[in-house]
Amino acid sequence: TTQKPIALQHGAHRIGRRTDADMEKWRAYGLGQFIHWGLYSIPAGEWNGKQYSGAAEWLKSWKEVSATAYDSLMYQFNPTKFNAESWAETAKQMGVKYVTITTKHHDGFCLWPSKYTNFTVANSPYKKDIIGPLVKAYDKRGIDVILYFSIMDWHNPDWRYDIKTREDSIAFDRFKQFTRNQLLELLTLYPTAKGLWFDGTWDKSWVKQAAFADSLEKEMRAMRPGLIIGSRFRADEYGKRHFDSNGNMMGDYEQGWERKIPEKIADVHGNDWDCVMTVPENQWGYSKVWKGHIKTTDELLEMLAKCVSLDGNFVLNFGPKPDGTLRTEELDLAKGIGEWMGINSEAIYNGEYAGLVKQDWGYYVKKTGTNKIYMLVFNVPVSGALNVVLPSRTAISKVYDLGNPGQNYAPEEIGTSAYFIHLKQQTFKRPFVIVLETADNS
Ligand code: JFZ
Repeated sequence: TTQKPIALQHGAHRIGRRTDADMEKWRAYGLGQFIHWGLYSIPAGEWNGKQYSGAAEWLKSWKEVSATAYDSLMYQFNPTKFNAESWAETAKQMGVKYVTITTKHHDGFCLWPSKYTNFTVANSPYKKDIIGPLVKAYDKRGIDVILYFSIMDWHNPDWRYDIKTREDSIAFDRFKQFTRNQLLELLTLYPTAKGLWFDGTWDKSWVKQAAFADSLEKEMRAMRPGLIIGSRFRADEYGKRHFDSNGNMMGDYEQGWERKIPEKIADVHGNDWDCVMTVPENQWGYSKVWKGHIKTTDELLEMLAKCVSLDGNFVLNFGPKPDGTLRTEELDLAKGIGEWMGINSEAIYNGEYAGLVKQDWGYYVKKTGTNKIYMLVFNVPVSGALNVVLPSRTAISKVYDLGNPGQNYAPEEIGTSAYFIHLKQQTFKRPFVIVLETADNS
């Protein structure tokens, strides 16, 4: 049944993917880095000797924490070991193509010297801008920067969770102007940033601002052609978020894949998307204690492979310490991922959904404009034979190991366009990539 679309003034601006060069570049990134840094890195999930069980960056919302005491953390923010170049170098070696950095999280503390509030780095003992040097250092290495910005702001007295009275509405009008000022300020100060990553947009107060948010989005896009904004910025006039009341995605890519990955291509509805992932279960800001399962390099690589095989990007979060350095666990993961990427990144950058039936050994990725299909292998069967089923009239002309291009395999044809790739061994220390070069056999 096809339902007639309803007329929307503040729904999706576009149906289908963007086709401009900025978005094509975003689509090709494959791997990204997220950075959550702010005042919350100082208590690191602990307050008066008690461990907060939620995400460290949400600590201010804990009933035991007084707002004044939390906001006074500004006077302790002094990351003397912060070196933007070294963060960017770690990211470069890891192989990331874009980074999303928290300019302001829910607590409202700004990592740039905003002139619209006193609650910024400028009034901390550190005094200096954090965002500028990061943008510069990442840009220098060809890594695109996206600015994370939380609409929800626990510090601004004009912020409301909902608008119930006339007073609320007057206060929230001021807050909307403050928000607009800060966003235009960020776009002005950091003209090379490629996009904005919005968060904290779920509260009723903001969901009711369809017209304001829509006009602000248009204003920002006019100011910065090519700007990339995900689906988590605004709601339509019926309060629908991410997808409007006609089911069309609002924004340039789907921003709902938070610590979860789609299972199959149908789940992403042909949209661009990325998955943002934490190393422990749910800690974005620096937390002294990492409870539960801590993901390993190879688990994260498998997530990366799965995302790319389903036309998405994979973004791994880092929560720097209050002194400005990265924790050892994260540095080790960056190194491990970077080592694998050094050999296999050809299968990640520009990688796309291959349109083949998924097999148990791992994930297929293809690259438009080439005759190559990449097999990202994570589970080797005891037989050592990898099953491959290609579309009819597709023949394999060459098979080799990406990490060892001299190592060729002779595929065994086991049926029409069905093959076994017999590996030379059954046990492997790390995931690896087999390249199939194909030829038209019709
Ligand atoms: C938000 C933040 O609250 C959190 O602190 C972190 O910054 C993260 C990246 O984003 O958390 C969310 C937002 C959306 C969902 C889940 C957690 N969601 O859509 O399921």
